[in-house]
Amino acid sequence: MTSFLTSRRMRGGLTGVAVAAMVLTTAACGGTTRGEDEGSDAGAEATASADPDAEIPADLAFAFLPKQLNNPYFDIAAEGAESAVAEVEGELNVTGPSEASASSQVSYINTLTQQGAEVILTSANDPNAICSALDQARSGGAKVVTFDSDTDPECRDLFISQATSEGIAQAQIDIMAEQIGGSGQVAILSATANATNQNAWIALMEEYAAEEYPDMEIVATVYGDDEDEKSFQETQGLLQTYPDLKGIISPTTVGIAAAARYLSGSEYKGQVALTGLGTPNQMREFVKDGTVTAFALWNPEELGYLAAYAGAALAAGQITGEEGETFEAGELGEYTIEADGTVVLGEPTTFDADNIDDFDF
Ligand code: RAM
Repeated sequence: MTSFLTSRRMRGGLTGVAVAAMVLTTAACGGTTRGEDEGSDAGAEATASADPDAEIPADLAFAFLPKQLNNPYFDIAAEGAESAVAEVEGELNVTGPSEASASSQVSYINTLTQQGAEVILTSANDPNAICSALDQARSGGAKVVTFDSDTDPECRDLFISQATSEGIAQAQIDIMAEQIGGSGQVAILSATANATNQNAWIALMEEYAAEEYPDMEIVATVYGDDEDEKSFQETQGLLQTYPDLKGIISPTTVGIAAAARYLSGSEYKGQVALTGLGTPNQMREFVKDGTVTAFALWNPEELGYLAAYAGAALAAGQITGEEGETFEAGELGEYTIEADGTVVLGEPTTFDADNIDDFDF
């Protein structure tokens, strides 16, 4: 499942809020009602039950709100969403902040609500900061699907998870342990301090490392805020502060690319191990030049595609978000909703010199 979407491209590029000018239709919510919305004060009555045969209404107004624009990872995910939205004959509005800060998405959600977005696909910079804005959107009839980085589950209808958090955490620790012989000082270069996804993975990485590799010591976690330059500087800072550092784990595509760039031009190249989550296209040169041996990720395009299909299924009333319901996600096939309204895309892939040229994203 790595190449099915590669030929598709965004119609107009993803370089700014200009894309937001794509016309949104008036909110009508396709005649559906919200399912059992336990704990949500979003306002709608819980009356609908799922109708798996319901038609996806044409012209649904989708919004894609990543943590930040101009992050290659989210640009790829947006391409996947664009493909799915085209398949269900909807309209897609890609919009968002340039910085991945905690509250930066709030005003974008408010605007989307005013414009009548019917399906909001978002990766949250913070588990709580956007909740009341999302509540308002849902009160107006919008379906909210988080993908990549969740909110509090009460603030959305579904979360599309790239893989299990345990699987993502363990893959990174296992790769690092293999490279440093299971022992020594390791630091984490994360994204923003509030990011739901990175914080979940870091907690699980710490737990798993303590159990499986007691001689591996995680000495620090620093935050590059998913900014290239800050991530680069934080890498430099780690190496200066911890002269015995054996490795850096960066569970963010922005962080790992910046750290690789720093290491590749420094005396630490090949001496300090680097792994984490990166896109093959950004990391290829650093695998080829010996800076990085292996790292992991899922296919962001498939993540965006699955999120959009989940939003369409919600808007159609095929699903309400309850555990056990199933829906069809186009070329990806059938998915089942798990506990806490979560849908899991699949397993992360590990990339190294042997397979990196098989991937193009
Ligand atoms: C960055 C973002 C995103 C994360 C990836 C791995 O692009 O922080 O949320 O899932 O890295």
